Amino acid sequence: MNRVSLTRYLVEKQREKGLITAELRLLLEVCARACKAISTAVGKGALAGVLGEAGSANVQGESQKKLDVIANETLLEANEWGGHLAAMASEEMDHPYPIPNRYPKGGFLLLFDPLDGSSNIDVNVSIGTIFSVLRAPENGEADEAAFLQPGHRQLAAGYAVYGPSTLLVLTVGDGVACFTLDRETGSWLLTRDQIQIPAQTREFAINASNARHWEPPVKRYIDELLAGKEGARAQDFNMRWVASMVADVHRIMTRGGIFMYPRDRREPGKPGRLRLMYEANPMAFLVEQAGGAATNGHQRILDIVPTQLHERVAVMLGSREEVERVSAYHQPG
Ligand code: AFP
Repeated sequence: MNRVSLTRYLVEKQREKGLITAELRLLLEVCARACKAISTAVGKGALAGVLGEAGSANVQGESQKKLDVIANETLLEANEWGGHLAAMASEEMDHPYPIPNRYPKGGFLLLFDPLDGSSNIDVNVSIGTIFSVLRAPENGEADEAAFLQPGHRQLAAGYAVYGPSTLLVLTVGDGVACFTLDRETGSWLLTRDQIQIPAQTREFAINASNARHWEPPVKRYIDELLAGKEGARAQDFNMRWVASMVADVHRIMTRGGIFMYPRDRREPGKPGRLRLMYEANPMAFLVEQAGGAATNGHQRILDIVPTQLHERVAVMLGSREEVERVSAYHQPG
């Protein structure tokens, strides 16, 4: 069976529906090629000397793994020359990366978490890359302010999962498609299209070791799930926690579920652990395009107006009925 390639999928989105421009198609193909290169580096692991600490820290003050730095450099080098971007922003860089003057600038902004799940690298658990595309301001400005757009303005979003197989899950606003990397030919081949997340689920994902720090609505919601048949929900639930957001979200894309990283009292000044611009927003766009929902407990994640590039946010996303329930528990009264 001749599977549809990523290139054909994007050409058809451009030609049939005018959904994307040739420039955006080029950007997405370049990102996909960079993810292929990252997948190769991840796959070599210890054999390529890419495991372990880089000996540096990122803007979040977190120690960087060698692969964090490699993945970040791979995305920068792949995208800086193409003429489709005004600038890039990354979890691994304090400030936006302007396109060097030796290259033409384009109409898009690219944001990414180059390697999500770093704490899983050295223990060979699935990790991934998350990316988001925004339109650059008409005036060509590409400073931090240019990036501070609410998530509903995204033109495209996607993630790659470096797992038993390497997958690319992508939306350009017309549903969610999944491509599997054929390592023999180097092609991304369409293996699922118009993905739909089941509205109901019996599976939840949260780091339960933080339970004593949760706010009451989250505590109530999780306690009800743990009470199972004997409790208010009158049914049993299952729990999964990979600690790589891309892997947990992909499971939800595949069979439903709810993923939660709520704010907690460990750092009351922080609205959450995950980053809005290049983790929560792209995942929220994908989840909504697949019929799910994504909230910070109080509002739709895609409606949050960012105030800083690396701001954090509480995240509850996945099967719509569960996200709506936990949101309802956050409402006063
Ligand atoms: P790392 O990239 O530092 O491993 O963090 C991964 C992550 O941002 C997200 O992918 C996980 O869902 C979450 O953090 C795991 O956090 P905990 O380690 O606190 O469970």
